[in-house]
Amino acid sequence: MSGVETRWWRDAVVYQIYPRSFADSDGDGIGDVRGILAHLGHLEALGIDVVWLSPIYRSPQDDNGYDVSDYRDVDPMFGTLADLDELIAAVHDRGMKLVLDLVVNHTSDAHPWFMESRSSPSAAKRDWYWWRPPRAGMAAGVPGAEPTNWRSFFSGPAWELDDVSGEYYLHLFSRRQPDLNWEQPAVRAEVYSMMSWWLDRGVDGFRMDVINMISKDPDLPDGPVLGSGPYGDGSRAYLVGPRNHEFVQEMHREVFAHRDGRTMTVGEMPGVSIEDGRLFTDPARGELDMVFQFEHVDVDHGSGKWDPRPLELRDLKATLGRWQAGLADVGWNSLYWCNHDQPRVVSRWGDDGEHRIRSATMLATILHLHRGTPYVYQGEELGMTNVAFTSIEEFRDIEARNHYASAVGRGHDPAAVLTAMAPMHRDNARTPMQWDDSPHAAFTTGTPWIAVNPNFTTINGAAARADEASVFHHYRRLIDLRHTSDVVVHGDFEMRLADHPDVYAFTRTLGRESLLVLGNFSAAVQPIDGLEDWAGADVLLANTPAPDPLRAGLAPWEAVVLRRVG
Ligand code: TEU
Repeated sequence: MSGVETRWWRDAVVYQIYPRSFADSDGDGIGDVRGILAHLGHLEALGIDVVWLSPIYRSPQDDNGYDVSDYRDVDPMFGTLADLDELIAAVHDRGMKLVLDLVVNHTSDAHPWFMESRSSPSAAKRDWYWWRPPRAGMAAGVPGAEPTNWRSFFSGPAWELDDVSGEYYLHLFSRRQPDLNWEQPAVRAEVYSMMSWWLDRGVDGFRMDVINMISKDPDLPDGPVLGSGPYGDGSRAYLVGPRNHEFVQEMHREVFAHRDGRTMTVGEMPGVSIEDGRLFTDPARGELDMVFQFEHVDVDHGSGKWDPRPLELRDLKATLGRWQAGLADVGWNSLYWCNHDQPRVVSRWGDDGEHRIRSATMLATILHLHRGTPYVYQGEELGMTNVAFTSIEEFRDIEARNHYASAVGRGHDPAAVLTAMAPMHRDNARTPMQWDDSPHAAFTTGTPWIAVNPNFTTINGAAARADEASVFHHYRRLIDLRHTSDVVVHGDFEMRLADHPDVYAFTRTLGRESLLVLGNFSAAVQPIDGLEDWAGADVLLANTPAPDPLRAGLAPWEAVVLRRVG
């Protein structure tokens, strides 16, 4: 394609695997690397180009692996380094690539680095983490004596007191995930060396966990108090901190610059702005290939994720439209509805009952036809739904369990807390992959570490693969379209019908070729006005047998892609 800058991941589709929940090969109830090896055919049939593995490193699993105690080894529950080498080779043999999850904003408190750092205030690695004395004039351990008032993402203070030294260490996530101090050059050198080690082993890139939190304002200022307190929002001091771009540029120079563009990087960045998104993904700046921004997955949050609100489609269109426009001339977008931290999109913004297949395929069509690289989260291609947990005992996720304990501890009604958590908790995404209708959905021959969604008897891979009208085959068609159509990859994006409360409409244009993409986010027929100039266009793809949107309107949850040339 002449005249258009192209990097291989721009026309790729990425599939995210959450190893704990994908496939268990040894009957211990926990997914593993050999389980993934046994199901590569499923990914190949889908047509995806890149596999992203959530963490498989040695870890006490306080946050399901996002707490690493050895970056250069595989946790025995997931298998061995040899298993992973075999997986890398098998993925490559099928013409796909494999990226790992890089979790270097923090380590596990069981990592030898932290063990040494904690051993004494004079330890050589003391400043590899953020240690501070109690707030001036306050005794250690007294509420409010924490060095800053920051709240952790997993409830409670972001500082943990170490009785041995009487000092506190910083942990933006759980107290068993101490934050690394990237101000320390030796920390950065160790991280870059580890990353190069994996790339030399055949890994094709990294998804980087909260990589916009690695630079903190060294003054560590307090943040505005949240709600009725006592903790505050420290994000201004650690989201895209003063040296974030400098560190990511250094990483690019040290790890990626000499690898001829064969690698792919995507930075997970809660709270990142479009302006920073442009800076991080501008190829001329040598930082990252893509970022995961969060605006669209926060669009139905009231005061926070535990205060869910119904989707206002215009708000969703507005934020995705801004990012499409914002990165139209520089940088590149990632496109996702789902991952291991987000609820299942068909339950969230579709209809996971009567119209499950129709709404899931509509949501997929809308996402995959935007300009950017799509990410499919395991089970999304099957239209898997949220799970209806009825007691806190069924939950496994530290974020949910901590929130429940903290809310009930502050006197909230347990049942009301569970109800508020139901649509948004992360375990919705973490129930085992539903391969077929045999026991435990063929995820394991043992006892699953988390309950299998009981709807596996009807919603599963075997049933979907056998049904041409299934969600699975619609994803396959979308991925095939991206591989065969330059306008899908490179076409300019233009939002249409921005004020329509129930219809998502936009065009993609490349040269003389244009596509009109329409999606109905409601169970009612939606007449289409203002697009008459598309009358007579060809139907390129639809999730209904006989679409006629411009005359008959869009059917409930219908998606249609029209094409015209000239
Ligand atoms: O997530 C960071 C992040 O933004 C989420 O914690 C988010 O705030 C929350 O899930 C929304 O409910 C990354 C990983 O994706 C997540 O699984 C880890 O728990 C977290 O970092 C810490 O490593």
